Amino acid sequence: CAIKEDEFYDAIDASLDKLEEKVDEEKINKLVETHLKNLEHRNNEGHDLWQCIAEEGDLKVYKRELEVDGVVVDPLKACHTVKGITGHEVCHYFWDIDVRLDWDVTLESSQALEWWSEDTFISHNIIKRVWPASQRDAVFWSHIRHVDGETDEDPDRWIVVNYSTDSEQIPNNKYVRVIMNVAMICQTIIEPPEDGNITRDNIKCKISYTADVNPGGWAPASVLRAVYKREYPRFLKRFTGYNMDTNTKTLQNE
Ligand code: 18C
Repeated sequence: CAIKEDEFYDAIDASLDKLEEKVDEEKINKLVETHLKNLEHRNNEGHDLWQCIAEEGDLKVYKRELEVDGVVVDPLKACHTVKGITGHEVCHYFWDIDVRLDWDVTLESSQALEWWSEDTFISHNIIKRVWPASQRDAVFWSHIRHVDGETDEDPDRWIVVNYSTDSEQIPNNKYVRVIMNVAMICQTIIEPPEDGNITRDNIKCKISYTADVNPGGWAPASVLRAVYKREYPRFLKRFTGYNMDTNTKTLQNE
């Protein structure tokens, strides 16, 4: 009868949804695991492989030159240590779409499309145009997670992964689509004072950022590398400055 047929199709839809959820969850877990595993490796890799493109105080930005089919896909990594903020705060601001445009000035807009869970959502991001190249956009999920330290002595970690995906809501035909796998991993280092009263003066955050980006389409390698060399350090300085300003304000208001 008709009711049974409806129920049958609903059951199929439900199990397909479950399957999709499971695939996404597995993929997220795998990526988180890989980023954490690569962290040590990436941090300790020799400078013969990585070229330093910016250094300012504790901030260091490195790239490895790589082209695939004539497109620059240079992997990029950066390390920074910032006093007075926690790993949770830094990762939260990197993940929170409500404040994304406050610090990411390379974006024209950023719109949440779908929430998969309370720690994971998909967004559509339109990147500012670099004239005369075509304008780019990116659709990616953003996931935030708290992870224990490797041993009881090691500080715990916060990680955010931004990873490209497709969305039926945003057809890939208006802009050139950027594909990316970006991660930010943070650890709070506490140096307890003698009186045991921990304040912001006693904490610092060790930040590790990696970006594997395929800009899509075609753009002259030299121009692209020049844009990256200027924009990545600028982003990291602006982003950590944003964290400091926001948290100083929060403390003052408390
Ligand atoms: O990780 C960052 N931001 C995250 C959340 O916002 C997220 C976003 C990543 C988008 C990365 C996009 C890089 C694509 C670049 C392609 C541009 C092609 C231009 C062609 C040039 C010939 O993970 C921070 C990302 C910081 C990225 C820095 C480099 C990006 C360059 C983008 C160009 C736009 C320049 C606009 C200039 C604005 C000046 C005020």
